[in-house]
Amino acid sequence: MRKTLAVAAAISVCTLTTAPAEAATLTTKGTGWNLTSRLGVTSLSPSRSYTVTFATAAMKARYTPYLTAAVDQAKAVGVKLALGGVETVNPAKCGPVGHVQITEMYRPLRKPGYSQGMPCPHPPKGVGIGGIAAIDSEYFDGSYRIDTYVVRNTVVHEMLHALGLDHPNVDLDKDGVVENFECVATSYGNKPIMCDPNGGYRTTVDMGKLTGFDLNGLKALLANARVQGVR
Ligand SMILES: [Ca+2]
Ligand SMILES: [Zn+2]
Repeated sequence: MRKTLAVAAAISVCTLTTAPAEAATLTTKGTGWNLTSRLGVTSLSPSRSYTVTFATAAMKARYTPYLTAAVDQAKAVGVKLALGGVETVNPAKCGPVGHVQITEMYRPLRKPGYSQGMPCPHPPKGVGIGGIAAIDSEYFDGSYRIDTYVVRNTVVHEMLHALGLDHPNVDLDKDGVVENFECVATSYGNKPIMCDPNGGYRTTVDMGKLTGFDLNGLKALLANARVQGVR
């Protein structure tokens, strides 16, 4: 068995003399989705457990209902994602491997109404190890008027950033500028929840749910891991 594998490996090396296998085979963007390859994240391990944790019990209580539907959708496409408990979150430092940490900050991007999420950059083999989402505390202190569906979609959007999805905005109108909200949409006008600065469904029933575009992004993260032989 071992000998057979060695021979197969030798053959594949002979046929790939010019480019590394990974560069040739990973897919990092598609219609309505884009992976965070600029921070070195191209995959999610299909076998690793990813756990969403919260900086305080109050945040866990607030955000768990916001995230439940999206977490279930991610699980359904094969991401071993679960909602967890409370732990200390240092926004300047990545937490334990596999943790997606949610906290609140006042204007984390120094812009009114903007939240921030990012994966821990440059994990080994580009396989995501989780990240941090800082939700703008202005949404809840009454100082910033924001629609409920935008808050709900934004919290999910930031969680997905931490898992390795980037903005899928593209220059659809060919004016040379990739603009805010310039994202593909379904025939019903629904843009990816990952659209910058926000997207997703607007109805009470569907707000906070991933669109098919976003699910394709998660599937691509898992598919890249399989291509790399990562379990
Ligand atoms: Ca444009
Ligand atoms: Zn974003």
